[in-house]
Amino acid sequence: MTDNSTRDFDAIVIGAGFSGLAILHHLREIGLRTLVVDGEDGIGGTWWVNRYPGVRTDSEYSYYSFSFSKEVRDEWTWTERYPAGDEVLSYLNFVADRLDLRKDIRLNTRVDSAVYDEDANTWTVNLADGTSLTAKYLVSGMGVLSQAAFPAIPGIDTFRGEKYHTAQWPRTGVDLAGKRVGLIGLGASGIQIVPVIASEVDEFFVFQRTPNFVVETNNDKVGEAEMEWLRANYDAVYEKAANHPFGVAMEPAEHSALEVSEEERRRIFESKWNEGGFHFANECFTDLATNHEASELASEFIRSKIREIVKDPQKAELLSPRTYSFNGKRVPTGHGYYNAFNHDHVHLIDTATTPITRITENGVMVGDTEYELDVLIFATGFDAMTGTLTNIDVVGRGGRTLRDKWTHDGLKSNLGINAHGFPNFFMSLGPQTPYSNLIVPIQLGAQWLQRALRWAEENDVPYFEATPESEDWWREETERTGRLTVMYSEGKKAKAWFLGENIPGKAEEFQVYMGGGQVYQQHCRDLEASGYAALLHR
Ligand code: N01
Repeated sequence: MTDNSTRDFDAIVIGAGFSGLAILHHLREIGLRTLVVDGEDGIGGTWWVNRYPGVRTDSEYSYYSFSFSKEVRDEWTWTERYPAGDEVLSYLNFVADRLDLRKDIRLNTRVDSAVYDEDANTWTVNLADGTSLTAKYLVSGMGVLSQAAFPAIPGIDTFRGEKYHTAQWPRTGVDLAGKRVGLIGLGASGIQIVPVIASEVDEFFVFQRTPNFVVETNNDKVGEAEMEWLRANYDAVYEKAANHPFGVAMEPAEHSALEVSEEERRRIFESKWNEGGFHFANECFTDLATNHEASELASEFIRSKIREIVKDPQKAELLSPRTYSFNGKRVPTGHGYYNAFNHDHVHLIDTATTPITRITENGVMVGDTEYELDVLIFATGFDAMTGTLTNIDVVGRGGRTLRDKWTHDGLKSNLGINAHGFPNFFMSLGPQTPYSNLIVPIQLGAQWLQRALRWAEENDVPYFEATPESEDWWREETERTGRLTVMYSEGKKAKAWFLGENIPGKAEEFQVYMGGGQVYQQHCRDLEASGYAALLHR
């Protein structure tokens, strides 16, 4: 066993969300002295900061939780099929308490930089308060969608009213009653906030650049009988999710949308629409994410639903995506989204035809029309996958930062876990990891890391580091599989975060692996079975 006693810790993990908690638990189990640091003043990561009205999971409770702790499984009770943000936060705090994790978590501890010292084979983590900590292993659990992005709209700083980003929502809440509220951004965050705000305010101006295909959820309460069933079947449910391309505990579809009759297709679309949420995206047909013709059939079905729900035909048409097809963007789930547009005080402003020209002191200017507002909300997303890792200085071999590497060499990693030039640096949900219900890759990743580091410690391996060949292979796989999906299309492209297209100046490359979560896990198992051959070690 390696002697790590000269360093403050064996492992430092940045981030106290789902990833940080799972990793802490698993590294502690193998005897590694592990510390989790987080800049926020509470546990929960993404769920700690995303407090906007309407925030909730879009995966169902049964597979949006860890399966590794029997105590947590037996003692925790979910109350909603799609748990609200507060409930997920309570769950994470429950996990932290039940597994006694808090004593190894330091909150209010922001990391400025992390620097690898080649001679000492040590990571020094420099903190915002001027102090530093050392460890052999550095693990990022900073999340994939954590670096909030404001749009580059002229005049954005001149607005004199209240201004909020959904991912930086004040913990005390915001009193919106009686106010004129504007919203820019209609991805999953904007779509969740719309119906809640619509019910609270007098005048609501929704500025829409690109409509989305929203699958309504039919949320419901979870009863004690359902929890009892889940407790008895946790492993099977988790296994199902782990074997599903998108990490959901659902049956894979069996047929192409193109091989059934129109009548049968409509019947299947209708029945899965009624089940709600990701059942529609995942259980209807095999090819809604990979075949443009099939995806267009689903698109037309959803457009027909929009026309059914939204009474004003003009609004219904505006809400219907035409520039890309279903699954072309990450599918958002709705909780009365389309219905919210039936209120007269909810105004849908098309900024695709007439763009926002600037933000003024008083509100938002669309063409020559100024919309006066008291509050302006940005649900404009994130510098996804890489944003948090490039926002701080992660300095590897030869003084090179991850930012520099990815900017100049393109996005490169081995399975999103390691990067060449950064020995003993590991990422939970690094770029090029699966596009999925993230609880699955988080848990399986923590368990993979536990086995890898136990092996390294037992075999006196000083460090793991991705080989350049493994990075080239994984970049190619990520691009190849991404291009097989309807997310990638030269003609009809949905500009979105998974291709880095939402951030000005970011290269267009797949930020996530689209080849299926179960395929990805097999690659991780193969790497382990090979004695970690694709990771350099002395
Ligand atoms: O961000 P987004 P998000 N002018 O990037 C618009 C996860 N998530 O926070 O499409 C005008 O999807 C932009 O418009 P357009 C989930 O993985 C999960 O909503 O570029 N508009 C778009 O409408 C999700 O995919 C949950 O034309 C501008 C919006 O801002 C990911 O987080 C809940 C603009 C950004 O959408 C990100 O979702 C919430 C501009 N200059 C989020 N710039 C769950 O349910 C941007 N926009 C668990």
